[in-house]
Amino acid sequence: MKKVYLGLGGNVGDVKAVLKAALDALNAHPQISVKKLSNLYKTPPWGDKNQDWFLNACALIETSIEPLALLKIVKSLEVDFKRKKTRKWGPRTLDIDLLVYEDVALKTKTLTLPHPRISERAFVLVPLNDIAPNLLVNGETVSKHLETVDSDEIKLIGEGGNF
Ligand code: PH2
Ligand code: MG
Ligand code: MG
Repeated sequence: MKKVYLGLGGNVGDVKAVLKAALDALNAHPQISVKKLSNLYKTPPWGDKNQDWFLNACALIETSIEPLALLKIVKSLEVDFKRKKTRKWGPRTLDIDLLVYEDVALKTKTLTLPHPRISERAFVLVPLNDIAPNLLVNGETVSKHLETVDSDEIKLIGEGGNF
């Protein structure tokens, strides 16, 4: 089984319910088991400021599914939850990103592992630090990366994966 860290987020509709349903759907997959859930956070929009705040969380899953096949599964979940993606870094119902897949380094048209922007995104680092402070990303731990970003505005809204 491979350990995979996922980033989950959204800022359109009942995001909390959608995140919970998406995690349940992942866990229901015969080859995916959700092992850890971060706290749930409200986060200021990154990249494109002109949109609502997001809810964000991270999860650790275990799976035997290879990276590109797993990407297909999470993208189809986004479709199931009627994701409407309007523009790059813009509003969305549900976004699931593969952050870290074991120690796999990969660069294809559709997937780069580890996710290339983890170290600059407080909305990823804060929840990831809940479940994997010592995880190495590009040679540095998540907790160290977290010290280098501004996370002041991020609000804790649900504890212990209790969405
Ligand atoms: N996702 C984006 C762009 N900006 N900002 C926050 N706070 N949270 C997100 O999940 C997010 C974002 C593109 O995936
Ligand atoms: Mg994303
Ligand atoms: Mg995405």
